[in-house]
Order: sequence, then C-alpha cells, then structure tokens
Amino acid sequence: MPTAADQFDLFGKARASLPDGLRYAEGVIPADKAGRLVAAFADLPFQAFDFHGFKGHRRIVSYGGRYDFSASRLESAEPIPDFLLPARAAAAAFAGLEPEAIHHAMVTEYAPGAGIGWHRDRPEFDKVIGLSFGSEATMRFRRRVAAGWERASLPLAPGSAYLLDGAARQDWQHSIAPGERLRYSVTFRTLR
Ligand SMILES: O=C(O)CCC(=O)C(=O)O
Repeated sequence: MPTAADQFDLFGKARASLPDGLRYAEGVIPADKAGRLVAAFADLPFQAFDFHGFKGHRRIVSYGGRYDFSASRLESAEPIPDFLLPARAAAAAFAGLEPEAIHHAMVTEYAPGAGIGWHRDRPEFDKVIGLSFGSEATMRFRRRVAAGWERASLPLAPGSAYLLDGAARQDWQHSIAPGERLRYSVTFRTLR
C-alpha cells in the first residue's frame, strides 16, 4: 500500500498523482515541540465553528484575523500569540516564506468524529500552510472534470506540514475525513 512518502520526492514536491501546488513534509515540528504545543492548546478559548448559524463539530480559535461567515468579511482578531511564533517560523521556512508574511493563524480542534467538509479557503487568503498534531488524518482533494470528480488523498502525520498553493489552492477543494481520535491543526494563511 503506498504511503505519503511514496507520493513525494526528496524535496517534498507532490508527484503527479496529487494536485499541483500541494507540498507535504513530515517532521516539520519535532515530537517534543509538538507535545508542548498540544499541551498549550488545552488552554485556548476554542469556540464551535459557526457557518451562518450552523455550529460545526470542530472548534476553532483565530489570530490576526477571523473570517466571519455571517458578515462575509475578515474581522480583526488578537495577534498571533508568542507561543505560536516558533510554529509560524517552521511553517514559513517549509513554505519558503518570511514568518512576517503570515498574519493569520487558526488552531482547530477535531474531537473524535469531527472533520471538515469540502471547501476552498476564502479568497481573501492566499497560501495556506497546515501543521498537524495528535491523531493522523486523511486530507482529501477533489476537482470537477468533464467525467465527474478527480480525487486524491493525502495522509497527514503528526508533526507534518502541507502547503496549498497554485492549483491545489485555487482549483481543488479539500476536506478532512472525521477521525477516531483527537487531532489539532494549526493553519497559517497569507493575505491576498
Ligand atoms: O485541519 C486541517 O488541516 C485543514 C483545515 C482546513 O481545511 C480549513 O481550516 O479550512
């Protein structure tokens, strides 16, 4: 059975079977640092994800900007806290960005059974870099083609990072399948 490592070359670039513009690497956040971050997440003021009044199973906390789906706009939010800055630096290095280019961070808590449905991120944002913590997860991708949907999937290991850029960001939708164990992600976004 192919593993994530089989789907990427030595430089973390996705092979042809995955969307262009998707990059993935494991070990971006070492286990000891990941453990400290997960401990810190326990104290965050998570709120149920709210989409036009519908509360999702996942809970989120946003920094440096919070997208309000009811108002369809990006609202202000607390700046990215100090404890997340080393993770931002690691995410930026992985994506080939300066840390200061990343103004937005969102921590998402996926309790067992929680996932995220098909979507593309809001157009106010540009590149998306995601870090994974806790349980493994499967990130799924799909895009419309003449015959229906073209699909791909990517296992996300704890401590790994992915970058959504180019077609993976603009043309493909993504989702996270509900898992059986607690997972957190930290998604960093640049602004368009
Ligand atoms: O948890 C993840 O890694 C994906 C998060 C995501 O797709 C989103 O917040 O839009």
